[in-house]
Amino acid sequence: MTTQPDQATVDAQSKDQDLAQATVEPKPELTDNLGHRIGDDQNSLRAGVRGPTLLEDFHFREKIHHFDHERIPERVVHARGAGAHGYFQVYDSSMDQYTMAPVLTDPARRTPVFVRFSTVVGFRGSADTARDVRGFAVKFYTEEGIWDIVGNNMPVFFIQDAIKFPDLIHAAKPEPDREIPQAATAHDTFWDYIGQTPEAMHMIMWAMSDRAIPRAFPMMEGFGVHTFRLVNAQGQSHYVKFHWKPVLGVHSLVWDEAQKIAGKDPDFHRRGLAEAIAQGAYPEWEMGVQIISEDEEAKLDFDILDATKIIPEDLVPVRRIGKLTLNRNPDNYFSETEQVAFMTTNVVPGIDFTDDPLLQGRNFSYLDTQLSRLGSPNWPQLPINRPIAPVSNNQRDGHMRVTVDPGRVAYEPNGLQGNIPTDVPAARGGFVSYPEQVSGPKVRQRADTFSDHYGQARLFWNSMTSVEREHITKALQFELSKCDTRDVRVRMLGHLRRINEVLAAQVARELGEAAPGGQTTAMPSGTSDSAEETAALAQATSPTTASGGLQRTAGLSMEEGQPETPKGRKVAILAADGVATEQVDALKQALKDAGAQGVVVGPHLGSLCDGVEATMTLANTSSVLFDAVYVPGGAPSVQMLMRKGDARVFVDEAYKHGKPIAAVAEGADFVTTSAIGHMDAQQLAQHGIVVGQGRDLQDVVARFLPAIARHRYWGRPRLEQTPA
Ligand code: HDE
Repeated sequence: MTTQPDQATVDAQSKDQDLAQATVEPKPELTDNLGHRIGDDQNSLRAGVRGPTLLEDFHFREKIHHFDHERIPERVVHARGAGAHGYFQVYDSSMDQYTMAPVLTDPARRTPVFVRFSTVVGFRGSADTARDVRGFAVKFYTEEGIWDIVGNNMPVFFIQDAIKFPDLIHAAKPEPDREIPQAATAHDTFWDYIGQTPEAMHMIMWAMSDRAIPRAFPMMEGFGVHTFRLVNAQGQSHYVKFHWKPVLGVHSLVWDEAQKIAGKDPDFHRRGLAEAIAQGAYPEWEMGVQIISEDEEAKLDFDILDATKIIPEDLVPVRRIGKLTLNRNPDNYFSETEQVAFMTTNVVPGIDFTDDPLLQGRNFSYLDTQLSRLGSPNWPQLPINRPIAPVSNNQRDGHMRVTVDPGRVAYEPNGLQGNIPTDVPAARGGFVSYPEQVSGPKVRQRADTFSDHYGQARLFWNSMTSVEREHITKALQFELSKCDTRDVRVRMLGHLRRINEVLAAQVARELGEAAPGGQTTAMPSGTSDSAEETAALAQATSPTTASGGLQRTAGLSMEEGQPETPKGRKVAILAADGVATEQVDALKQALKDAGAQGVVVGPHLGSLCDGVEATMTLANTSSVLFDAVYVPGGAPSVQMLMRKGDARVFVDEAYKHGKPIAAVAEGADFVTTSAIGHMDAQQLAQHGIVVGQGRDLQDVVARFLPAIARHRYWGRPRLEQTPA
């Protein structure tokens, strides 16, 4: 174990080098933790071969002792997560007019980062695809010390004041009497609480949208949520909101898919992140900032200290200033991802806090929680948590102190050690809090400017496409229909009415309640989108308030303004023995060239014909784990698939979930016996389905790639009749 590196010149490699010093490779000889070589690790020491175990078996005791204490408390929220290493680099120095933090102004710097993504409600072993907010926590190992942006994949939060957080979380977690349901908000206590918390309504719109079921971590947006403060070298302050814009665009699962994945592959997001990095498809985000001056802030009709509000992008555009790249998987989940400790209070000179009461409360909470989880105030000495900047102070002792601090002096001021270490003036990089003027009576009271709870919920609703509205509606139908208590369900309808009448009416219909306001409603539609419901929602907008006069704004819809790229997509190639090799190879190669991946799914693993290997089987995978399906020809292959119900469900499910489908030669015969059989050529093209003869192979491949780039095709015909 080593102490902090004391050099000040660092780059993105430095944290890797620092971690490498703590990385222990396996050696041939087995020892205990104190270096004794072990003679027998399989038999405990006994008095006689059939006799009792002896207390003096120190090796057995040490092994079991360590095992008994292998767990630390999981995070009370965000317990389930996955992490990765990488670096951050700004594009240019233009931010120096706002901040003195070199991490945001020096384009020559590659600041090492560790990022942890998480769900909020589920326990450590829960499924990745639960409907939930995702944590998006970034630790920057800067030369000026650690800076953390402990954010989420949604830009607002449920509550305005941190004092409410324990109640919110108790309501969302499994109910305490029977500890069910796991990793789900679809139960009485959550909606009982929300129904009595109007300030949550904007966040509820986000949480019921498809943002809560991301396709992959690298396809999520990230947000710092609170308004922070930037301070420049002249001591001037500006307000800032931080954003992370994924280079792959924002994409989501559909709810039916998310639920099935929870069983088929509960590690779906964790696995996807690790695989992408291992394959060199490094996840990337651009950092965006919205900056406003104190004067501009005063003119807004909402309060930027209220974490239930966004600053609409149409009011203040997001400026992209740098890039975050994740390029290395952790070597050890526990040492890195489980022990990493984020804190909102980790800031560096040039970045400071605002008086957002949620942020202020968090600034207390994160330090506190580390002690309970990691067990000692020495947790910043753990390899993943220690900074690359030099550390020197008079703190001593405590459980598991790692550094050896020499000398007699552990106090300041001192004469025996020339009074070092000592304070650093601001001019030489010492952190000085922004001297904000504060005054006022001590009160337990919220500002009037925090009182609009519906205006931005309506802005969000208005900014959605009709399909996105349909998915929000269906999410609310699902969640509330799982509440046992009628009062809980009905109370929520009152709130929904204040957001949008048609939305409320559609949800009421699923719940068996009369449509509020006498709205006409469409029949709820089970697990698929309903054309009738989507049409009813298409025109349903509401007047906004607290939104800077905007009725809708860019940046909220996941359907609009997203980059279309096949990168990161995973395509199932459905095949059996005797598949046409060239038809598999052509697509696989094209996908590889485009940064996507083709995986052959067969009735068994291994060779299907010359050169085609199945790496997954119909039994061990499922359509929901892929973005698209391709069925190549080869008569024997397709004949076998025709006899397999699993293969039919594979295609039908892809159809139902709006995924691109392609087929060539005999493969085309297979897919036309599925849900798509009724479509004519024009409908096929319009709905992302590409079929062709064997001679059309190159054409099919060329048309399939842009179809994959679009990801989903909503509004396909006969969805409700498709049994998948
Ligand atoms: Fe957290 N939150 N939080 N939170 N939070 C924790 O800290 C807390 C809030 C967020 O990957 C805990 O180390 C309070 C908002 C993330 O390790 C704890 C309040 C946002 C993570 C805690 C909030 C977040 C946490 C649990 C109310 C988005 C996971 C373990 C004001 C901006 C970080 C831990 C990781 C974790 C407290 C609200 C994001 C208990 C009191 C708002 C991403 O300290």
